[in-house]
Amino acid sequence: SLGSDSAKAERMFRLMDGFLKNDSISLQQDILRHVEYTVARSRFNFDDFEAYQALAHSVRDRLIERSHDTQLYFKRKDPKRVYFLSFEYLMGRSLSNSVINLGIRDQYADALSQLGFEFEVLAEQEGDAALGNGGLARLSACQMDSMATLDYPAWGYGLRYEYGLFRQVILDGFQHEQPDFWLNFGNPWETERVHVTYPVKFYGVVEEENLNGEKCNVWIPGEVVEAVAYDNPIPGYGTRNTITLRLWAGKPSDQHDMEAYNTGDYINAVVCRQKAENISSVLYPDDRSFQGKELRLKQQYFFVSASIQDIIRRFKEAHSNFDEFPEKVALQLNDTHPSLAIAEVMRVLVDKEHLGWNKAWDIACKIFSFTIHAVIAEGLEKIPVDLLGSLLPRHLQIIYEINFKFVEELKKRIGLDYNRLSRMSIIEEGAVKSIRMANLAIVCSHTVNGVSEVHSELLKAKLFKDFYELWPQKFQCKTNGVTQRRWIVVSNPSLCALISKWLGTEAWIRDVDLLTGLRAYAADPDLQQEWMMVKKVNKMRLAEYIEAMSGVKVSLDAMFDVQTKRIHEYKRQLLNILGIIHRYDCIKNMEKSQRSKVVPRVCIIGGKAAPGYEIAKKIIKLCHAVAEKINNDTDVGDLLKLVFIPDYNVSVAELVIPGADLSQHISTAGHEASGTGSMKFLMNGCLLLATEDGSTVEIVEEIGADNLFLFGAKIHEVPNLREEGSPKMPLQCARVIRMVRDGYFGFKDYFESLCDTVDGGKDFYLVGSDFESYLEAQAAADKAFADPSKWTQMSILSTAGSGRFSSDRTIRDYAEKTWGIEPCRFPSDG
Ligand code: KOT
Repeated sequence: SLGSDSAKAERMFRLMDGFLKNDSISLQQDILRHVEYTVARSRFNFDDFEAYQALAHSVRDRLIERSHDTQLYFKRKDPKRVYFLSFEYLMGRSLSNSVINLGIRDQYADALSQLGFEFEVLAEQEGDAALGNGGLARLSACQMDSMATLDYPAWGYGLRYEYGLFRQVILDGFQHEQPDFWLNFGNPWETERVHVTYPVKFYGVVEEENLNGEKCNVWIPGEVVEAVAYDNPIPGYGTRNTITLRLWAGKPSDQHDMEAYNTGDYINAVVCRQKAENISSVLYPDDRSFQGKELRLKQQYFFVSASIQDIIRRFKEAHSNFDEFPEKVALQLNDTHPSLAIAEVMRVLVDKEHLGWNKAWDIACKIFSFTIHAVIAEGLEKIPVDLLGSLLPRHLQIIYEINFKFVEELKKRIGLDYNRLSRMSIIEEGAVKSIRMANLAIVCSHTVNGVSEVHSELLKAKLFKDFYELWPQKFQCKTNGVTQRRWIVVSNPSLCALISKWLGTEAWIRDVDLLTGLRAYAADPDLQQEWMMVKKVNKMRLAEYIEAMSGVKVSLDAMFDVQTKRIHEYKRQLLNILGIIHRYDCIKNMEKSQRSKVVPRVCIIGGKAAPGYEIAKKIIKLCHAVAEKINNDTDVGDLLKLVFIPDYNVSVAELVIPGADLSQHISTAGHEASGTGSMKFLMNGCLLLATEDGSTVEIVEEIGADNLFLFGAKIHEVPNLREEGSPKMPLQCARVIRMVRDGYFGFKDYFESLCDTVDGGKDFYLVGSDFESYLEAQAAADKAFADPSKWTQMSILSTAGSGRFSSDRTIRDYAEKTWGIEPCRFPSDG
């Protein structure tokens, strides 16, 4: 009975002496207890890494308490929940973020110093959780932080890859990839839920059976793999709410193996078991080139099937009628990668729950929403029909059925316009017949979101024009945002303190719009002075890191000019490097007396190239070759340095971004769906040098064109410029390309194909045609930097205008307009 249950709970609570305490002595005791009993080291003898592990475990205990409270509360209130399905999450480190969100960072720092340790030093011991490629994956991580902070009843679902994104190692200037076996030393943040497992089925055949006089399809699978849940707590800031990121790992299934054992082939059976773990073993490192590999499809279904089983189980615990499903469940598809969920929901509702097709479809159409991050049709995922048919035969049938009904309906609406019908069909006919995952997602979702204003407009005007004309109300915009907790509070504590001091409150950490309050002081010499000091401190940290990584000493008086992001032709790191060569060439050819007028620069480039992306790898090599030349030229000295920061990841970003004066977001217009790096730099008072692409257009709206350096062709001009081709190649660009071709930086044969992309007749990414305008923007940046007060004012206005680019704003918008969910806050002060 309830009475005895609560009596039992009460007794337990007393035995445990209530909740964990956060005073300095309790924290010290907890850390030491974990040193002794969890890490199993003597409390008299442990190193920094062991201290970090014990510290992390003590934080984990506190997270678990809160996550239990949150889950229990959600269960009691039973609100509509959102389930965020993403194939990738770039969480980075958890320690600092957790203690800050828990509101006990200072207490921990104090406890540690009593024990003779420094919080910052231990925090450095933690490796990154890098279960994703780039922007899309870090966006998921930022959005989880916002969902927790804003008290939304949300769950994240994903895959627990054993190998995250490869580590980038540079040898002789060339990128090499090394495996990131990040679980080597255990992962204190996750909890394995051995009882939360689901069978996931593959292969086999579909047979028609007769069930109480009705025909139904039964899938007899050929392979079963068990999915086991690993829960990662996501604490909100200024709230007790702590939500869960549930990641699935593959485990051998006993169901499947019985047969093998019975046939007597014991050794082979054990070896086969091992194969199950392969499903979740490695993250695909190509962000966007689509390859149609079976393992990838297996990963997608594995993740989707386990998540849907979990969601339906939770629903059924409290409800018996699927009519209520759309009132209790919203499913968010983060790009097309999880969109097999649509077919899976249909399969479960029709084949397992025995709902009629129309009813099931009606439910599916009410629960799914879809966000797309791609810009061009070539980036869209297509799954060969043969592959899907062999791996998931029942799902192929279901997708055909969905498509048949959709096309029938479409014919009624638009008539027999066969071109349009074939463009909109979920099935693409052709040499390789395939499933267009984006079309499937659009057909079933009630909302299709782009990730910036221009991107959302492009979707309507180009990529999904046909669908927009059919269902204009489906198409919306949710401009991306990033979390100020990670990107200011965790990564830039001095700026955080400065902002709070001048605003007279820390409330902006939950209510980022308050940052606009800084505008009033942008010209105040006192704030400017303090602002410059903060930047100096962060540049110092970065300079130390650069020297440790590359041996290059850089001057703190120079402008730190940063471009860090995945290496892609469209992001135009090549334009940046050619610009640097031009700058170098100018300095070399200058009268010595003129050199004192040059604004000194430290150019910093970082990012990973997909392992098979040859041109991107050549860009990395070119960067190193040019750096080698410039950094060793005594003529140039501190006027120009170029450094490549290896293995750019979340924790490196936390160091680099606060230390940047200028950052470059220079994609060919129309190619960057949004861009989120720019928002992190903006928050940290870094000025942007950018093209009018993605979310930069909205950044301009917020801070004004005077406060950043814009250049280059606009989106609508790009097609014409492409037509014109390289006759428009400016002399300055031709000259620097010539230097590379002539072997000025060595490796002339190797760089040939890279140079061809610019002057080979196509210049698809308009490096040549944007070159002059790029140099002008760079000159304007130099000029502004020479006036520290002006520059600092622009910097303050950048931070002040960054509020719109918080993921809190994005998530609130999703919750209200797309998911229809409301906050569900555990009643306490956090
Ligand atoms: C992945 C697969 C297919 C097509 C595109 C992608 C993709 C896009 N992966 N990451 N992105 C980036 O997503 C970010 C978050 O929305 C954007 O800011 C950025 O512009 C995309 O390139």
